[in-house]
Amino acid sequence: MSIYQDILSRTELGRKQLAVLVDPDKLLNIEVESIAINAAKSGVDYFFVGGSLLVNNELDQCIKTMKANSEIPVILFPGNNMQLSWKADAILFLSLISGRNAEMLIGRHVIAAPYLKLSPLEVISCGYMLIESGKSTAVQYMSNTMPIPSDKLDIAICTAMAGEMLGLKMIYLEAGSGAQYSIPIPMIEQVKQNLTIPLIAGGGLRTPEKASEAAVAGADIIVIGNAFEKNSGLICEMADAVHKAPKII
Ligand code: 1GP
Repeated sequence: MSIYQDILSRTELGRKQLAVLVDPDKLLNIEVESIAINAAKSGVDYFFVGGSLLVNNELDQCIKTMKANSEIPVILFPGNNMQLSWKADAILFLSLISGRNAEMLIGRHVIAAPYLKLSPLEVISCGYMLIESGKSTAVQYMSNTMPIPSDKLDIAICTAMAGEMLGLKMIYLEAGSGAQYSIPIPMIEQVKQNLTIPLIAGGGLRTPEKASEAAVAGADIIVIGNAFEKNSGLICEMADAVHKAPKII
């Protein structure tokens, strides 16, 4: 089964999923190893790998360490075209649909397409929506785009709907790594109500309660990075909170 099929079937069953974000620039190999071991023990669903830059050329080694210590699928979450590796299993082919920077909407994708065509990577298209989160974030600066204001639910809903109508396979509500405020709960709820494709939410989720709240509101995949960089022992508690998030009927 493809990774996307797996995401779809878990989503249809209402099974909430946790993706652990690993930024190769921020972690030593030994820390990646500890995250991978804890993630495997905790039943984490996916690894997302990437960051805003890639200063240290550690991407391949990072993926190798994750693969040596777990069987969790590794999905590239690239900040730019330099962050590609055949060692991963899949790639989130992100189009920054909240912004109006043509490079981030389609330009970079044209450059990456022939590489991806040759690669064994599963390509999963994803509408990436940056939401205002209290202070300016790395994504905002690096992408040269404005985030959607956090109180403009209608803009967020219509953007996500347009993304689905364009054929994108998932929508990602992003507050930015280390965000001051995570995605507002009413925004997650209302975007989810207007979508049939899986919804991802991440940025600034630091406690199991917050992660669970986002899952209950309608996020199918919760992404957490920062909190585990400081304490990989927290993975088990977070995975439990996401996997056991009560279903709303
Ligand atoms: C960032 O959504 C992810 O792209 C995760 O954010 O690092 O704040 O958990 P944190």
